[in-house]
Amino acid sequence: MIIVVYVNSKARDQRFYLETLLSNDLVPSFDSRILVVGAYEAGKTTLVSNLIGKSIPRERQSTDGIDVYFGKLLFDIKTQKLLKKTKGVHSFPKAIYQKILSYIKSVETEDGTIRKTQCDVPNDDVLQKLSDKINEYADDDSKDRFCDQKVIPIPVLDFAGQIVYHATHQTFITSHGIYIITFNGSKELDDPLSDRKDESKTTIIENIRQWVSSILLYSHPDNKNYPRLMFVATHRDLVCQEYVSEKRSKLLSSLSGCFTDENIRSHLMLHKLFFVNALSENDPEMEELSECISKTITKNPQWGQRVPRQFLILEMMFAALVEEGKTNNQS
Ligand SMILES: Nc1nc2c(ncn2[C@@H]2O[C@H](COP(=O)(O)OP(=O)(O)OP(=O)(O)O)[C@@H](O)[C@H]2O)c(=O)[nH]1
Ligand SMILES: [Mg+2]
Repeated sequence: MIIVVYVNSKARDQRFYLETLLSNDLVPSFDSRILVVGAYEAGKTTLVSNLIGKSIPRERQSTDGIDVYFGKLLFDIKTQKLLKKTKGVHSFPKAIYQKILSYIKSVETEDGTIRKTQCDVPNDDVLQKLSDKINEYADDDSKDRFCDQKVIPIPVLDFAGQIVYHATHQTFITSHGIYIITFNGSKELDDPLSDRKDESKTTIIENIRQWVSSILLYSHPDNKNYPRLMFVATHRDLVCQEYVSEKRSKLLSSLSGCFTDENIRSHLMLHKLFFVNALSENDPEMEELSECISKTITKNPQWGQRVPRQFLILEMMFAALVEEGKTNNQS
């Protein structure tokens, strides 16, 4: 039998609750991700920055490959709304610790009976290390305004629009994601993507079609509605105010007319086209977009899917390994 000397009561508590996760009991698991795709210069990075509350870039910088934001966008289980976590350092491990901490908070409210079914996995040292990490994170987190809420981090992936990156993008495509297909709404859908004479004459609508096909091909949908694909037009501010409504209807009907196959349409959210000024932090349509994403997240059949409780411990072990890898690389 291993006797552990607890440093303080708070540390003991976290450790106690972590132990309650060492069970085969099935519990709901909350996972989702938002993938922002579209052509080169469509406004993806600007849109993502706006959505997650990161400062909106004023100087154009093309995305190199893919940018992944972990722990910046949070989903509040109680209010079912997305929250922006602008403070603190964000990373994959921290996002996982955030999730486990939220989970532990919900365990605290249960009856507290420990049903440990596999006490040798992970071993005691590993469990102590994970407990220390959670404590460390909880200390940082206690200064945060979200520390008392049960929140799930939602990763946001910002894809590069350049054709050269398309081959690697497939790796990130999954059936339980929400895809935001972005394009410049100040242009016509039949306009070429680029004004440069030396570039290919692919049109905006052709690029949208390519994204829809790739997502549905590589995500291997096993559900008739998921993944969900929504459309967001940017650059609304470049369209004359009185013409915005007409332009929106025109874009939406052209988009709708492009996809007639019912198997494809069932994945597309064609009831509304968000037409945003991605440069504006106070654009009401950005708020609407965020609300629509929140609703879509919870309708995903994998949201709340039941998994053994100890999967959370496994996830945290991966996060700790990633963090250690980073520390070792830095030293
Ligand atoms: N006026 C206006 N400009 C915008 C809007 N959205 C994006 N932009 C500008 O459009 C340009 C391209 O925006 P990005 O967000 O970098 O585009 P991107 O799709 O991420 O581009 P890649 O990473 O190269 O694929 C930048 O100069 C932005 O400031 C918008 O709604 N209105
Ligand atoms: Mg970009």
